[in-house]
Amino acid sequence: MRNFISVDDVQDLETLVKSALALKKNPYNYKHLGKDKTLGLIFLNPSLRTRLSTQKAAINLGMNVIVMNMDKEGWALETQDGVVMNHNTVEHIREAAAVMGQYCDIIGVRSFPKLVDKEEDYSEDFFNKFIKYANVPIISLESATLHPLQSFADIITIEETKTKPRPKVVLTWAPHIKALPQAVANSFAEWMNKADVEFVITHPKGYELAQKFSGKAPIVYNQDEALKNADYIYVKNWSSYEDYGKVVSMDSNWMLTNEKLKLTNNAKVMHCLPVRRGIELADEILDGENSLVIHEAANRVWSAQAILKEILEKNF
Ligand code: SN0
Repeated sequence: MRNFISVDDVQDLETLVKSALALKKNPYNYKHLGKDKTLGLIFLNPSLRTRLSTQKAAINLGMNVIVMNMDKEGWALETQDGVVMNHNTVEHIREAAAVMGQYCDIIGVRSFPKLVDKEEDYSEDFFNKFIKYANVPIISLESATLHPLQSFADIITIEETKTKPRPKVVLTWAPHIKALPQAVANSFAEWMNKADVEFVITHPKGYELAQKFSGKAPIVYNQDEALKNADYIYVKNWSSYEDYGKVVSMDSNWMLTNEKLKLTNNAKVMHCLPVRRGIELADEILDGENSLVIHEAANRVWSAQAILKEILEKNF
C-alpha cells in the first residue's frame, strides 16, 4: 500500500482487520517503525476524532506529527491549472503540496466536497493533484467522496461485536438541517459490499448514492421494512447525489428511536459522529445500551495505526 484513499487500496481486508485488532492488544509493538519519520496532517475542514486518533496512532508507532489547519492558518489554495491568480487564492496546490512533501514522509489530508459541482467533487481532483505534487504516500482523512479510515474503524467494530457469522447491517439515512457530504455513506457502502454481511440501504426517494459505491446492495425505501431483524444500524445523514448537494427531505420520522429499535434483532447502533441529538438520533438511543458510537470512535486509533504501519513497512 502506498496511498490509502479507498477500500481498493487494501490488498486483503481480513488480514488488515486482524492487524488492527493485534495493534489494539499491543499498541507499542512497532514503536521502532516510525522513528525519525514525520506525519503531516493537513485539514481543510474541521475535525475531532480524525485529528486526535490519527495523531495518537502515529505517536504509538514512534512518529513525529505536525498538524496544519489550512482552513484557518494556511493560504487560500488554487487548484485549477492555467489560471491567472489575481483573485482570492494565494498559492497553487502544485507548490503547496510539493513543499509539504519536502517536510513530511507521509501526509494525511482532509478536503470535503463543495457540494456545488457533482463532476468536480466526484473526480476527486483535489486529492489526485495532492497525490501527484506531494510525491509522498497520502492518507485520506475524508475526501470529497470517501472516508476510508472511518469505514475501516466501522468494520473493526462490527468484527469485534458480532454474535453471528453473517450479521444483517442496515445503512439508514437520517434527517439533518444542513447539506452534508455523501462521503461517510459512500465509504461505508463500499466497505460493507466487501465484508461478509447482509447489507441493506434505506433512505427516502431522491437520496440514492452513486452506484459506483452502493453497488448491488438492495435499497429499501420503507425504513421499518429495512430495519426488520437488523443486527446493526448505521445511521448517517447525507445530501442528495441526484439533486446534487440538496436537502430534499427533512422528514423527522426517519430519526431512529427506541420504538423503531423494537423492529430489529436488538440491533446495535453506529454513527461516525459528530451527531446532532434530537435530529439525526434520539437521546434515548445515544444514551442507551445499544449504542456503539464511543466504541466505534475509539477504534479510529486502530484503523489509523494499521494503515500507518502498513505504509511505513511497505515504503521505507
Ligand atoms: C462530516 C460529514 O461528512 O458528514 C464529517 C463526518 C465525519 N460531518 C459534518 O460536517 C457535520 C456538520 C454538522 O453541522 O453537523
